[in-house]
Amino acid sequence: MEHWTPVFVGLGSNLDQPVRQIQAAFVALSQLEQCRLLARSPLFRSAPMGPQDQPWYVNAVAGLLTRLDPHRLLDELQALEHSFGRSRARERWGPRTLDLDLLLFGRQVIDDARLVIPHPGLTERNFVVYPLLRIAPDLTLPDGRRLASIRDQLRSDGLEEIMSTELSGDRPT
Ligand code: ROI
Repeated sequence: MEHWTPVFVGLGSNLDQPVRQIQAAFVALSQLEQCRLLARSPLFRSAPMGPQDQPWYVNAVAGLLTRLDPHRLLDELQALEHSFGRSRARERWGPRTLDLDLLLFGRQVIDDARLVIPHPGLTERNFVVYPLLRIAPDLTLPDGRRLASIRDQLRSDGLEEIMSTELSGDRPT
């Protein structure tokens, strides 16, 4: 079947050179089976949500087309997280080498034991909404709300754009 679904994935890291982790994660996402990476947002530095005694995060969002179903894609994303050497058992709200959150899967609404889509934190997290808008400025959520109006209700405290992905690879001397 030739059906491709547009999906968005949130990336976050606050350990072991987070900028490099996010850049490597974009490469890994571009190599996923049955997926095409279409867009990479700029990278943002963001203050930790949750416990403050952890480093700042680097966050970004990727836009892909996929032929996988939502749970298969989730399997792939979780396998990638593990391959990025998330060493210690993951504490809730604790620091992490790489976090990949499936934010949106087409216009589907999913709520089961493994997966809630749209991602429940999406509309409250400036470090998701701002990067997502950079690659999908006209995005509307499955309930019809425009992401741009959600951004207007959100403070941008603790969030700064650090790098445009066009320039984030090798640069000539
Ligand atoms: N805080 C920020 N700023 N960025 C994240 O990606 C992030 N991820 C998390 C928690 C611990 C909730 N805090 C975060 O999982």
